[in-house]
Amino acid sequence: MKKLFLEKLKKLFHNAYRGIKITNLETYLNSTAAIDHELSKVFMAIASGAVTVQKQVDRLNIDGYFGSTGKTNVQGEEVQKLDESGNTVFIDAFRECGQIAMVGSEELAGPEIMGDDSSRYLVNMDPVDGSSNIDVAISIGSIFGIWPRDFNSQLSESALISKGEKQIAAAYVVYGSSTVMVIASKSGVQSFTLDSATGLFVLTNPNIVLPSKWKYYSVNYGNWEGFSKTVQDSLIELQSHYSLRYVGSLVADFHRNLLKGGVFLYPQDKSSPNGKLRLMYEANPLSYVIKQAGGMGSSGLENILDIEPESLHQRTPLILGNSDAVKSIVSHEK
Ligand code: FDP
Repeated sequence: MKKLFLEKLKKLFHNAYRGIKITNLETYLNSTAAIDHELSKVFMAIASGAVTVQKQVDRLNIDGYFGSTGKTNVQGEEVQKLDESGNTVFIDAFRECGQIAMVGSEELAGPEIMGDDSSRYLVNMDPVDGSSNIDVAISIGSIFGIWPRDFNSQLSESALISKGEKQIAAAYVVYGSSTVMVIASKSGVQSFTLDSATGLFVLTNPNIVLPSKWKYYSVNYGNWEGFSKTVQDSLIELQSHYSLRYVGSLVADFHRNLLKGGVFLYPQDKSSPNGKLRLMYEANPLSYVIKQAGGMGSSGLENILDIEPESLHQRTPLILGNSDAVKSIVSHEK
């Protein structure tokens, strides 16, 4: 391990000598005026949690750390061991960071209150997204939406249920063929890759903007029979022009479409009349990211970020990606 670390340092110096600038997450945050010190700490807490979760993902088959806990979450879904441990890892990282007053999580029925009187942020998270792919070595991820704390409101669940438009930042991590952490703020969208030799996230894809020519659409065709006629018509149109790619982990599908251009759809169907995905910790954070990259998220009826939420674990239909693609699908819906 020590040898690997020294090798890596040698390479970093070599690159610096050759004039290749290496920016890691911390140096990026410190040099970005629009991201203050407190928000930087929140991003660093996400990064530190992600490094731990990535190690668990790497070893879960070896350590037998997969499968169900035998419990169900607040939505009646099976809780995997990694869902539970990922939740604990990020809660601990957030508590330690001191800047977060309250966390909402897919894995917790109600809010987790932490921090002190000066803690400035609230976070809603899906600590492990794509749970059904955990046991089969397919990319999974973590999703975070960050809201400013309203110091005039009590720290209770209702403070976590705030419009997506009010987010000041968002982030997600994909544990895939490499581990990437994407952060979005007023300063745009940046993607960092985890260098496993140093444990640092290195800026590998700065200032991401959605390509205007897009390639992919992502949907679970298994739900076809339950889709409305308008959704089916949209899909018939999409399939004659674009390639279908569907991993079944929202973050992984989202990340590919962000980099290559495309649209992700999880519409309502007969078995999930309100859609499947969660507004507060899936749709809102990713709609914030896509907006900063030039795209948009919609429920089919409303811009996701404009939805007035009613509950922490509320579901929504979701159409997410290049604006022209989303608008064209929505125009069928209306
Ligand atoms: P999963 O059920 O595996 O946790 O968040 C829920 C989610 O995964 C998303 O990550 C994914 O996009 C979607 O559900 C997959 O649902 P289907 O299996 O119904 O396609």
